[in-house]
Amino acid sequence: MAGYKIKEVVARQVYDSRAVPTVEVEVSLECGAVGRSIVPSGASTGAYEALELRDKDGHFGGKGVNRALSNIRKVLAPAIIGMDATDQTGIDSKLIALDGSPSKSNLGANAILGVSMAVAYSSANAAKQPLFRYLGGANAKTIPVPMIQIIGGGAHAVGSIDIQDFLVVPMSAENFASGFKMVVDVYNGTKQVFAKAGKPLSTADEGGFWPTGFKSNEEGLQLVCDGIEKAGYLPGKDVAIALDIASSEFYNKDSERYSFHLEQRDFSREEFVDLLAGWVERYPIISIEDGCSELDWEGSVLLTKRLGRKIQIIGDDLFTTNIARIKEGVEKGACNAVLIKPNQIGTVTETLDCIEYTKSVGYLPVVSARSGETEDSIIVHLAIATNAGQLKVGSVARSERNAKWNETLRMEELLGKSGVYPSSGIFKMIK
Ligand code: 2PG
Ligand code: MG
Repeated sequence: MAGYKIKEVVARQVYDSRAVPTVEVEVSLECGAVGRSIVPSGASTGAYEALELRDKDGHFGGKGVNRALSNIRKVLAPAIIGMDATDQTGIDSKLIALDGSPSKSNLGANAILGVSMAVAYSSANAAKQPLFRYLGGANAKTIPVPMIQIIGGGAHAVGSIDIQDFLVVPMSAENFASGFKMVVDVYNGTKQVFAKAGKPLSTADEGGFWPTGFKSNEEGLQLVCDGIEKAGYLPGKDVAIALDIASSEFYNKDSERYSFHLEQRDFSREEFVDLLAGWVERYPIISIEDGCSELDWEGSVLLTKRLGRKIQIIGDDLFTTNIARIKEGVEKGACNAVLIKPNQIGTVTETLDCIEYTKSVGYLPVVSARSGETEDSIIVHLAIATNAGQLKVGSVARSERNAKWNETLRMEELLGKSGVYPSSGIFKMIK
């Protein structure tokens, strides 16, 4: 399209919410429009994720991104300069081909994704459209139901508890803004519950409370229920609980056992599934992510058989936003939902394809942030563009999280009466 030709690509090192370097890319078009993106980064990364290229030298604990920047400047930028920025698929295919490896390990998924996202932003800006409208077209209208962290553990609060995320989902809200307010109330309610129990009010990597002095992992469930009640809501009816067990972090592949270090307890896969099923009986849990390890298909299948008609069972590390792995999951009967993280796969096109595939097999897509985040809010637009229906971003404190929630508030306002908020109806799709 005239004026949409890529003129310049600039790459620089910036920093994420954990003081870790990351890649920022700016793509400028001949018409003067500019798109800028920043790449996020995980801590509990799946073994099958696309590779994040780090310098592995003496700076930042080896986490600098100068090699990724150099790949952008020397390889990716020269190849796409002059291309039409509206040809997202053509550009992404070129980026994938230039890397040439299945896991984007030659040039780095962080280099590739940064360019891919900045291209999308630049065309949306040139078209003077919000990114969700540019990417999703006329029928992009679903404001996502939020899944929000109240307590952060696991790899996001090292040395505390084994389970990574105790989250909540508003169930009785009529729109995103009122659902979000309910979660803010629960966050503040839980703060009071923590204070009363004499627990410090420090926060974990994603802004949820740091679980100090817990005697068991289950204690988190009780505290969140108390927080929901303290805020004046009914657990389950108004606000439900979601868990990201992130169990790959404490699964031993040799013994095929799950170990809670906090409680010095050890479980076989059957015992671990029993434990989770027991929690679902006793607490208002609507969703469980990575209940079993990425290496334990058998466990995920068992968990889905037990709970998959009642609650959402999400695969994150299990699927890594990868269609081939989701296909395997569908064939085996593992999970009924997929966590969607652009940097697990590495381009905007592959992320959109993955969401489309997830829906086509009747699974629910849940678009997600990473634990290392920035002010970039592309995931909000990806969720609305694809009518995905759910968004998971960490907590309601810390600005790299609120950048996403505030953007969702803005987009709900912009969509006005044309916007659709599925509320708890999203879970009716679980068969
Ligand atoms: C996850 C995410 C967000 P990380 O496991 O779902 O909570 O964490 O980015 O560290 O993989
Ligand atoms: Mg996860």
